[in-house]
Parts: sequence; C-alpha cells; structure tokens
Amino acid sequence: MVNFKIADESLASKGDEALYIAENKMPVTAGIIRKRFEEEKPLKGIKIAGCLHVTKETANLALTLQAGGAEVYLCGSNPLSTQDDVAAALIKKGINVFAWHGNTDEEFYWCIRECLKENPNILIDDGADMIVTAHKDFPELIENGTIIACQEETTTGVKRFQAMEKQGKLKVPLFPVNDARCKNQFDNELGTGQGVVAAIYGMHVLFAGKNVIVAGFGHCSSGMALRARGLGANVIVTEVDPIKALQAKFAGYQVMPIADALPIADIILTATGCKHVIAPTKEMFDKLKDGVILGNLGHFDIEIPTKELYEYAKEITPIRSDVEELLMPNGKKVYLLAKGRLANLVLSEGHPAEVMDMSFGLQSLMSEYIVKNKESFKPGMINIPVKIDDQVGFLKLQSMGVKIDTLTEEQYNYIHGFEEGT
Ligand code: RBV
Repeated sequence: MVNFKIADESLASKGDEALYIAENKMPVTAGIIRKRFEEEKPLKGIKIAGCLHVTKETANLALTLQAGGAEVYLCGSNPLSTQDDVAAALIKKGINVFAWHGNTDEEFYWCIRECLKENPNILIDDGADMIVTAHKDFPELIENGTIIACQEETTTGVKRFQAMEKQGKLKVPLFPVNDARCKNQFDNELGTGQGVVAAIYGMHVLFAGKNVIVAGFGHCSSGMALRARGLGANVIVTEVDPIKALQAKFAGYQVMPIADALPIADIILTATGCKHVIAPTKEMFDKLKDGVILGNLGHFDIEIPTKELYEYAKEITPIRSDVEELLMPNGKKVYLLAKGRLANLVLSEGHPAEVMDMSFGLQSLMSEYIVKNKESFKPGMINIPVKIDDQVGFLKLQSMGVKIDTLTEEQYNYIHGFEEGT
C-alpha cells in the first residue's frame, strides 16, 4: 500500500509527462543504472527516505531506487519547491510521498517525520533537515542500527554536518555526495549557474546592460556570475574569502563590498550559504535601488533578510506567482523572488535533468555501496569513494558517446613515481 499526503492526485498524467522529459535526459540514473538495478536488485529489503526537492529529476532517482528493490519514501526539502504534478505521478508508481507546494514550516517537519516513522535504513537529505530531525526525534533509529548510513545532496547540508561532527553530535555515517566531483562541478556550477534565469521567469527582465550583483564566488555563485555575464550583464561579485575574491577579480568581474554595490544594483542574486548577505538594517535597505530584483539561489531563505525586509516594507503586494513587490518607506520598490527561497527551484523547475543525472547517479550508486558495505561504517563524515565518482563520470561520457584516453603502464608509473626528473 502506498502511503502519501500530496496536493492533488488528479495531476498524475501531467506529472507523467514531466517524468518522461527528465527520464530521457538522465541516461545514467534513469537508463544504465536503473536497468542494472532492475536485474540485480541491490537494494532489496531496504527502505530509503529522501528529503529532496520533489521534481521530475528527483522522481527519476526515486524510481531507480525502487527498481533496485528499495521501498522509497519522499518528502520535500523546501516548502516551495515541490512540483505537485510530479508528486501525484509518483504515488501512482508506488513511491510514498509526503509533500505539497506551499506547506508551512510545521507541515514541512510533519512530512519529514512521516518518512522517519517508516524506519528507513538510508536517509538521503538535501539541507540536513531530515537527518537532524532523526537525531532529535528518532534517536532510536540511530541507536538500534536501523539507519545504516546517510547521504547529503547540498553544500549547506554538508556544512551543517561538519559543524555537528566538530561538536561530537553526528551519530550516523554520513556521505557528503555534494562534495563529489561529479556533483559540485556540474550540478552546482552549471545547474545553479543557469538558475539565474529564475529572474527572467519571475520578472521577464533583460540582463543585458544591467548591474547584476552576485554574492559569493563558490561553485554555485561563480557559475551564476558566468551565466549572468553571458547574458550581457555587468557582473559585480561580493565576497568575504580573499582567494575567491581574487579569483573573481582575475576572471574579469568587479569586486566590491555589498554596501557599495547596493545603490547601483539592478538585480542581486545570492548563493553563499551564509545568512544576511545584505545586512538587515534600515541603512542597508534604504540603499537599495528603485526597482531592484532580489533573488536567492542558496538553500535557505536567510541570505536575503526576508523576514526583516517584510517588517520594514510599508506594503507587500504579490504581483504574480512567487513574486512580491515591496514598497519601502522611502518610496522605492523592491521585487522579491520566491519569498527569498531558492528561486532556481521555485520560479524555474530546478537544475536541468542533464546535471541532476550525475548527482542522482551518485546517490543511486552510493545507496548500493552503503548496502554492500554496511558492516564497515563508523559514525562521522566519510568521503565518496573516488571509484564511484569516476564511475559516474565514465557512465556520463558513455551515454554522450564521448571516448577518452587511458594511461599506458609507463605513463601510470611516471605519474605515480618520483625517479624521473630533468
Ligand atoms: N537540486 N535539485 C534539483 N531538479 O531536482 N535542482 C536542484 C532538481 C538540488 C541541487 O543538487 C542542490 O544542491 C540542492 O538542490 C539545493 O537545495
């Protein structure tokens, strides 16, 4: 029996169309790996709970895990990113889903708890909320060994787990899938990078000639800066890390403190993982240019100080789906995308299937790896095996019909030796 709470079951056929589009663009996850999983059933008898954006790409991950024999439970990793048609299609295919677009914070955690109540063996998180909830509310699942190991999809989640581990509070083996090369060099750079189009979906704005501020210059934000420049914007980068600031400068961007950038910014896009990228003060808010568009592409809604902006605004008017106009006390208008939540997921449909194919290929193979090696893990962060990272890379190349060279024995010995010099 499928267990679920979703918005509208009648959206299933629309969801099927979305799933089909993604499936065709995910030859690794929905093709090669799914086919092998169907034959070998490496996840037989295993329950997997995913706290992930409920998108057509995540749906294909869920179906691959199911093909491998797992019983799959899914809840959303953000209150606004669930695609209700996808959720409807999934329950018809036997995936247990607790997610709907626009759930409250309380409902969000209720959905997580519904998944945890099912005694899952593997948790796949995106942002750490599910695994942190397991530690707080379901410690017995950790203590009695029901949870074998966990996987984390995003940078913000990995940072939270690093903090937990430092404080001795991380009680499960944790694989930071985000940190694998096949994840962060593609999903983060290309996926979040292309997410700048959320500002176009939201306001149908022209980037050419605009001053676009990109906060941060990590994997995600450097991708965003590149794509915004490609659209013809004058990109200004803000940073706190001297090396990343230098990288931005040498890549040809202007670099300056955010306080200096605010008065000239037409669009401000954040993906730093840090809170209050714009300090929540009257002085900073008054600096914002009339008509500025504010969009966050980072995991949580604290990068743009949404709560404080709402409190400071004289009027808040929803002007279209997921876009609000804030009238500031000085008469200027500010346009906020997606209530400060990930605009790339809320206004657009999330990262394209082609890159999610690699992230979710890793999640699939890591689930298999966890089951195969379940006796050998200790609590704490454990790197993704290079072999699995490489395997996803090879599978992706194979699916694209791209061949590469292999080291000869002589080359291998040279590269791993020190004897040969001048
Ligand atoms: N993300 N998922 C999607 N289409 O399902 N798009 C983005 C999708 C993930 C991405 O891996 C990123 O690390 C995370 O969302 C941020 O919450």
